[in-house]
Amino acid sequence: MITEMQKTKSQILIELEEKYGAHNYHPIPVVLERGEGVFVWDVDGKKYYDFLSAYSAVNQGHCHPKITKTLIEQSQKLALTSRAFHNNVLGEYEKFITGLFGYDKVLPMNTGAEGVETALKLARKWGYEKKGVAENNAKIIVCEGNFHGRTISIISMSTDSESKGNFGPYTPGYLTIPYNNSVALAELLKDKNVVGFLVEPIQGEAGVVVPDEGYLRTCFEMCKAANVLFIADEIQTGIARTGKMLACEHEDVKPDILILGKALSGGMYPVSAVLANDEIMLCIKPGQHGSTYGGNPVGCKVAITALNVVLEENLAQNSAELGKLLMNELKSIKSDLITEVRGKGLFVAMVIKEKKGKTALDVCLKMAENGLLAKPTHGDIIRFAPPLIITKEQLLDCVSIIKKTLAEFN
Ligand code: IF1
Repeated sequence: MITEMQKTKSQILIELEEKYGAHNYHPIPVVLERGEGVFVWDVDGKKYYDFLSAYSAVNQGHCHPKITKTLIEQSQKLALTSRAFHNNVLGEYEKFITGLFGYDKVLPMNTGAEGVETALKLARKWGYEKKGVAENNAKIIVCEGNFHGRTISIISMSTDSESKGNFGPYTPGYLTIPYNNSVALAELLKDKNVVGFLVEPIQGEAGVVVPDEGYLRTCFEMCKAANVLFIADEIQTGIARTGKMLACEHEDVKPDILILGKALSGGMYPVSAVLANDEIMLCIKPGQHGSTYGGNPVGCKVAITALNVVLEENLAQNSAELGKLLMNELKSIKSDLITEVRGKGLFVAMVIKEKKGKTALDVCLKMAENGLLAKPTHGDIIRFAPPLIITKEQLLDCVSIIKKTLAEFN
């Protein structure tokens, strides 16, 4: 946060970005230089609780010593071979991650958007080669309010004009239905050209929108009956964020195609993965898909360690327990600024009512001053997603910062 005394240091760095960087973001004016566990420090030495966790990429906490060690060791040994050759880490990683999530195969990529693109390509190929859809006719059903990344094919299925506007022409082949509406899904599943249903188990960017209980299960069963692939984007909800390793586990759903990213590497390195069984995954043959960095030894080793940290430190359980505590504490706050608190595990949103022109952004700026970083979305929603290694004591400390901040608006 920019304090009067040391305004210049932060200001100079912000101005550098402003002058030389593309203007595709509007960050909160905090310049961070160090992180450890649940904390980050800015260039002026001010300490904050991180309640965003890099959009859930840092579930294991900042600079986790085991993950950092793995990154250093593997990068000193072998960093990148491309997939033109084998490397001695890829197979070990593939065995580990498929065993952990219960799939025959994994296809390694780097960013979340690439993982989603891979899943879309895989679903289309399966549609043509297994389901028997006529060439170029495959359709994929998506939900209103979705966020799956920034590529042209992905924004083509977005319903957000900001993500999409003036980036056309768009990729065809998508059908859009309202989120949390299985009746609308049933209607579109009658179309024999539909090959997949792509869904976030909880919509992140939309503002932590939690669907009704049973929604995912119902959709999954309907997809099964219609011979349509259920594709879960667990890039943000996965890896223990919602209180289970995968958010789909809350409803005993095992997606046909599972997409992971973000916390798969604990925020250390871009690693994403698409998991599926042979019947689907083997539709893609050599030469038909890939990536220079996908499956590189550093990413693979980092991901093994990052997943092991989640298991060893019982982060899913901690997320479930402390998530309940956080929700209860937030719900008990008496402030006419709060209109709703919702979420699952340590994936929580607080909806803020505009009061005397003060918005969720003003609340976030005040919270930053008080030592807690969160980011507003859609103008009126504040997302709370601390690293999952947070302790009860730290969480209660954060609750008092949130309470204090809201009181300042009364
Ligand atoms: C940004 C939002 C969060 C995702 C899901 C795929 C991706 C994401 C469910 C793509 C990425 C990000 C990207 C980040 C902001 C952030 C975000 F507000 F934009 F929507 F988290 F809520 N599927 N989410 O949430 O993954 O290619 O970025 O690795 O700055 O755009 P990616």
